[in-house]
Amino acid sequence: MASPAKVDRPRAVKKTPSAAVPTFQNFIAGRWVPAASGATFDDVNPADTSDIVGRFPQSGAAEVDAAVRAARRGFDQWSRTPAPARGDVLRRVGDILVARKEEIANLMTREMGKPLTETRGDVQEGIDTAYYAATMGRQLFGRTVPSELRAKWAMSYRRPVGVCGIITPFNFPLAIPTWKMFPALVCGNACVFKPAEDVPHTATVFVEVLLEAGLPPDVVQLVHGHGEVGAAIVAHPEIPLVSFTGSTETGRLIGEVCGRMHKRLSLEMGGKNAQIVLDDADLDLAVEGVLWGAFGTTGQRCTATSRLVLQRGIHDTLVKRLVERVQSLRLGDGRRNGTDVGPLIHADSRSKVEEYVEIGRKEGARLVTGGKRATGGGLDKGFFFQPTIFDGVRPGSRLEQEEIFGPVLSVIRVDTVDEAFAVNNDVRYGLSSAVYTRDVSVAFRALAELDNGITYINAPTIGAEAHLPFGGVKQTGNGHREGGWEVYDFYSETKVGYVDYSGMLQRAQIDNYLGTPD
Ligand code: UN1
Repeated sequence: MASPAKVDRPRAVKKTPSAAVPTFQNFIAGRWVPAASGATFDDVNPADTSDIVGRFPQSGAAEVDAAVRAARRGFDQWSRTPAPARGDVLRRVGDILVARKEEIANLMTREMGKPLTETRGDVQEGIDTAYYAATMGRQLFGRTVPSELRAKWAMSYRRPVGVCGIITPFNFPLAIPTWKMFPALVCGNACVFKPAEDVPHTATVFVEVLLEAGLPPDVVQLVHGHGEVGAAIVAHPEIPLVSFTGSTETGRLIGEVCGRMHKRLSLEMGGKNAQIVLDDADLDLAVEGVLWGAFGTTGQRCTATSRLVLQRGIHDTLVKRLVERVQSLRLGDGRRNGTDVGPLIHADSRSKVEEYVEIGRKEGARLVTGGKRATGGGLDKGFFFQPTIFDGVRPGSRLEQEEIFGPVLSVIRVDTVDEAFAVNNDVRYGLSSAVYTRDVSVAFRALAELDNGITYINAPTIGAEAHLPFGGVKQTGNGHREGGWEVYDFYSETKVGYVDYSGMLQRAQIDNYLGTPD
């Protein structure tokens, strides 16, 4: 795959002279095309709803069908391309992302709101994933093991799966698609990619980058739209593998369909992650950790800290210090220097946050800061919400149990380490947890006893690194991991080969090295 693909890249965007808002397209069968119906939806800047980023095709089952047909052709070609050559394309993708990092971070902040520092990090996570994937092209190991028979070889190796359905959320518009698509591609699969309708611009640029790096055009298909597109992907008989990141509710529906159709499915879903701070902790560190974990990305991460479990001895001091710091967080347009917290993604997510503030009040939790829409200084133009903390939250209450996906932190007071661990584990989710302590024994107990896919010691619940497995237990996932080495198992099928060069029939389990008994 030495030469860049010959595709007309700039036509991802079609300039319509009559309107200032650019119109973008799907990428299907090697061409940038509108939806069959011509319908579009708007991509709106959540920090200023008068700013329309672009119009994107409102697609459905027909576009998915066309995409799958093309992807089948792409799969035939790409699956026969040597894996190291596939890895080389990914290395070039990494290089282009490095060169375009600032541009992509800017457009990402404009369409989904998180501050530039964070969108730069999002692109960096894609870069890290690309370079890791590039080296995996030379490391898709199988095993050669001794056969129980003479003059016979036994080995396992990997084959690609086919056309992969990739359905991604708004909160990591570049990183999460790269987590899924880079390993899928290195393993030799083709992808039909449906990004969240809130972040179609980043997705479009991402596909442009893949093509610029030399990915054969049929290997990737981009289909914009809402739930109908995702549903059509999940139910398509020629898509044997689906990877989804999003809500537990949607994941369940996807799981039902994939179960009936015997599809391979990876789910990354909700979280209700806790930071535990024990009496012996470094409190400065703990305050910094929870500020970043709870209010970074406006609380819209699966890994966000939404519960703060405090041991009695430090409870009052920590809450006081935290509230002071939270009140000085600067809300605003993420592209402005000095912004700490951006808006929520859309009106519905802000209504959901408001609903949970109400639930918290009714459940008798004490609102210590925030709780309202943020207004003034231009904030009325977007979906801003004050960073919010409830204290005295009761374990088992809805506020404590349910995922909010917004800047709302619930503080729970406990007496002992055992109690803290029990609170951490007593939710239906299990993505990440954090424990702040100076006691090495407690730290190792936490690693062993907390029911999460990831546990941090003296670091916040967010910030997983691209080269380690990422995922959660219980209703956060379905047993798979993204990132690191494990994800390559998901995107490849293990096959076993036996080569018998003895020239005679050798019967396994019968004519073995012990000799035939009779
Ligand atoms: C997510 O919120 O779905 O660990 C992913 C983190 C990031 C990824 C979050 N690296 O917070």
